[in-house]
Amino acid sequence: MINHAIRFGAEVAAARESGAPLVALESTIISHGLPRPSNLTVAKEIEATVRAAGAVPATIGMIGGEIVVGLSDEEIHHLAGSDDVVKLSVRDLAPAAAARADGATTVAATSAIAVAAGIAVFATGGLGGVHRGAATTFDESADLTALSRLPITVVCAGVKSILDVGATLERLETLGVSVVGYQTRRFPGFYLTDGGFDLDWSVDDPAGAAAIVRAARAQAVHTGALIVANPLPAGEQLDPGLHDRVLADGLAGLERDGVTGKDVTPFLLSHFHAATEGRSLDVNVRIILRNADLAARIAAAL
Ligand code: PSU
Ligand code: MN
Repeated sequence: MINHAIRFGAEVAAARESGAPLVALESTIISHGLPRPSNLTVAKEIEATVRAAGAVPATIGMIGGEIVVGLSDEEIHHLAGSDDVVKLSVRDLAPAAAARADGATTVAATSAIAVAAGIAVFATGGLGGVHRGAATTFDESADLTALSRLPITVVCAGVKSILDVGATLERLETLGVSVVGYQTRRFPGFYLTDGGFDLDWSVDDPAGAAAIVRAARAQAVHTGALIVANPLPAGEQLDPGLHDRVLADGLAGLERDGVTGKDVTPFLLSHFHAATEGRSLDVNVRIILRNADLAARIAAAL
């Protein structure tokens, strides 16, 4: 497959040649999800975690209008530190390319690019989903509709607890996205181990997840994504009482400051990091690293 609009980093290009397992990684968590300067350290740690677990990391983003699969250290450094990095969903990719923009890709855009690049497994923190109040704002992440049509396995800790988790699960059902818990039948709530809802399916190990991917390929019936929902151990979650208080303040802040659209998620995440004095940041990082490790082991099992 030759796609001249996608440039591959050297390590990723070599992995494609040799057939080594690859794990796609998004860049929006680096540019918009985590505060500087720790975002850069974390980006490196995510890649190191994937390597340690036996796969090759492919961090995806846009540099000067070009889609890059396997950003170099310098490119990640740039996306982590520049104020001119645009948050790119799928619909933004072509306009941003024509404008020669530097951009960070969301779950939706990263998944779409990963599939175009032949990468089967993707690790992130938490998916976007249905926002609270979506009945009137219609604010639902394009992550959901993207995953409805993309054959990719996404390892995440459920959806961010800042969202309407129940409504998001309903939409995932409607959109035909497979959801399995990793060693659990409860849907995780990102900062929280338990997001409050049951799941129909679970797997015990990476081989179990790989078996689902192989079955989907063999059947060639279902064309959407598989979400592997990997909860934090209860001892590592954010204190639920603290979580609920900070969330209530954050939601009030949205209203007060008139924050809407694509700024909502970054606003709430940075509110959490400030209001918990970094505790939510530590939890967020743990989530991403655990998901990177699991995604690499699933990719290797495939
Ligand atoms: N999960 C995190 N941090 C993030 C995001 C997810 O832990 O920053 C990002 C992802 O890139 C996701 C995006 O795709 O937020 C969703 O944004 P929106 O709600 O505007 O679609
Ligand atoms: Mn939105």
